[in-house]
Amino acid sequence: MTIFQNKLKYSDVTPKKVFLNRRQIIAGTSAVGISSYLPNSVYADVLKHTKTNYTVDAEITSKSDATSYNNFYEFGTGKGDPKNNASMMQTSPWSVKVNGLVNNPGDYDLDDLLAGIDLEERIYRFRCVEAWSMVVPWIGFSLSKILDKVGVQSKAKYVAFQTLNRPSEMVGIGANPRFPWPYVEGLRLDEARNPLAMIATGMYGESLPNQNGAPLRLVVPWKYGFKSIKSIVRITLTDTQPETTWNKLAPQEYGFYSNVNPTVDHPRWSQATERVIGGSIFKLGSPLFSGAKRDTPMFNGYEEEVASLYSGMDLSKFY
Ligand SMILES: Nc1nc2c(c(=O)[nH]1)N[C@H]1C(S)=C(S)[C@@H](COP(=O)(O)O)O[C@H]1N2
Ligand SMILES: [Mo]
Repeated sequence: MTIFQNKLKYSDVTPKKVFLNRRQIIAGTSAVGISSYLPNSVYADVLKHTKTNYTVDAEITSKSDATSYNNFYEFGTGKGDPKNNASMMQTSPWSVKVNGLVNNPGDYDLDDLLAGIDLEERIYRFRCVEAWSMVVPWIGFSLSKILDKVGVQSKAKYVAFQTLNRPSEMVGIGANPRFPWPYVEGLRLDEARNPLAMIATGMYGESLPNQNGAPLRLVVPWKYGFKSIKSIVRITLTDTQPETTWNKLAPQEYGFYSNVNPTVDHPRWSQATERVIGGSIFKLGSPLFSGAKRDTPMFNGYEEEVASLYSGMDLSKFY
């Protein structure tokens, strides 16, 4: 199994106690083979993926927090609504329309779109514009792999994304008729081609739960969370900057770029610090102590990888 060739150990990024607990749990599960006793194999048998050196020096958010405290307005605006309501969404079959300035446009069945693309685990910081954060072990691949597959034409400058718009299965759509459905997002092509920009199909070693954007979503870890559009059904290559949902709703609060920037406050709150979801001040893991704060780093800690994309821009300004 390729997974043992990688240097990163899950135990490197997980508190030892949690790691041991998880190993004990797995050791007691007969469906999982003997390989589970080895470090680094915690998720190996669930999805075929390798580990990479994309990781962060921080405690991973618990799976239960990351799958129950969500923003997915198609299922309601409360943080618990997505988990409660998203099981209605049918994610199979799933097709993704790829159109615009591409050589191979079409309606791709998800399996065809993903065929031949290797999955890997990447542990990323995730920073919502609402000033909370998580650390999530995603499974997926660089968005550029899909761009290569569909053949981007030289005139293309942006990538636009659209979420499923199926009111019969998404109770938040009818409940919020003034919201400009479907949810749409976009990236500049060079941002989309940055290796950090990821399409996720899983998290915590399993397929994505519906509330986290099954069966495929974007993850752009240096931008505020709303850029990471869920349950994608359309990818369009275009030469003009696409509209984005939160920018349409409140352009003075949410820009097209929306790079994480602790020096530019939201008009209604500071972006200098963030509340770590499930993060305990005393690292005891008890919800009683949750809500630890940390300083938000520039580009959410990914400055080295992405700052050059914005070299002409004044980072003290709102974009
Ligand atoms: N289609 C869609 N995508 C979405 C949203 C949404 O409401 N609808 N919310 C965004 C916001 S604000 C955040 S913070 C993240 C939350 O992702 P998570 O629930 O997996 O943490 O999803 C983003 N993607
Ligand atoms: Mo968000």
